[in-house]
Parts: sequence; C-alpha cells; structure tokens
Amino acid sequence: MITLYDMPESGNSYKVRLAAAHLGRPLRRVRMSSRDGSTRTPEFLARNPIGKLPTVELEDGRCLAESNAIMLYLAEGTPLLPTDRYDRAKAYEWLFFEQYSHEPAIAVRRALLTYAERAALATPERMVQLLEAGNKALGVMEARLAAHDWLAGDAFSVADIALYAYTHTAEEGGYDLAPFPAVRAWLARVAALPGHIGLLD
Ligand SMILES: N[C@@H](CCC(=O)N[C@@H](CS)C(=O)NCC(=O)O)C(=O)O
Repeated sequence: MITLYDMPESGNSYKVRLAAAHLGRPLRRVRMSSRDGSTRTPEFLARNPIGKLPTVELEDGRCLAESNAIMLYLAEGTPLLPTDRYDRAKAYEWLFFEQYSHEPAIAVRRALLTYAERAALATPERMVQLLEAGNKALGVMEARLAAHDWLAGDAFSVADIALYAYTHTAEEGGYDLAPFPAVRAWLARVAALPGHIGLLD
C-alpha cells in the first residue's frame, strides 16, 4: 500500500486523499505538519529534499512529492485523467494554473489568517494583494464553470480535485464566493459525488 506523509488540514495533502478516495485506493497515512518541525528531520528530507507535504512512498520504496504529480501518478489509466489528448492537456493547464495563480494566493491567505504563528506576515499590503490575486483566479474558474460542469473536458478529473482543495476553504482566507455562483454550484457538485470525502475525514 502507498504511504502518504500527510498534513490533515492542508489542501495539498487533501488532493491526494480525495483522488485516492475516488479511486477506491487505500492509503497508509503518516500524520505530519509543516508547523512542528517534522518536515525538517533527516529521515523526511531523505524522502523529499524540499521538505514538503504531501509526499508519498510507493510500495517499492520510491518516493514522490508535489500534490499534483502524486495525483497524476494515481490517476494514470483511470477516469480521473482524460484520455483525449486536448482534454488531458487542459487538465494539466488547470494543474499548473492551480500551482501558480490560485494556491499561492488562496491557500496562503488562509494560512496567514488561521495559523497564529504566521500572523506577523499578514501585512495589510500583502493581504490586499493576495485578495486581488485570489479573486482573479476565482474569476477565471467562474468563466469556465459558467458554461461547463467540469474544468477539463466533460467529466470530473484531477483538475477538479486540484482546484476544489483550496477553493472550498476560500472563505477561511477571507474570500467572498457570492460573486462566483458557478464556482459555488461546482463546489456543491464535487461534494455530492459518490466517493467524496471531506478535508478532515
Ligand atoms: N507545491 C507543493 C506545495 C506543498 C507545500 O507547500 N506543503 C506545505 C504544507 S501545505 C508544507 O509541507 N510546508 C512545509 C515547509 O515549508 O516546511 C505541492 O503542491 O505539494
């Protein structure tokens, strides 16, 4: 069985758990945190030199990091990865968008507001800038979802899991989802799928 080095409240770790749940694939979970030094131990750095969660250890002992890479590994050959070449490339497009334009605003603003030890980093200028960047990312999702049920192609995929992970907790980062009705409808659609699990399940 694959071992997941897991941070329960982190959307990045949740992506892996949610993808595995949809695939009916059990994971052995090792609870860790970016906040208690456990990602800085020599044992963990041997598995992932960048010291970040999630990281997985495969059955043969090889390790893999980066939430979206791990999801792609799990999704290979399953309905979570579109078979059509263009739709698959669009799924990758959303994964890169998530890492560059969405998570660095929406996840970071949530961490600044909810992790007490990061409060000093939440300067007014930074919070405004993160709010603007996150709203821009939500606007990009809204434009797609206003006309389509799913982000890539016509079926639920790794793209939806990657974007769901931090969009569904965006309000904890101070984002107002009222101006994004198609995003809200999509969040409900994802949560209603058979196999869905919550962040803290
Ligand atoms: N791009 C990475 C980001 C992973 C990441 O930043 N993980 C955080 C928790 S959400 C972490 O482990 N931080 C530990 C540290 O920076 O020491 C991914 O998608 O997996």
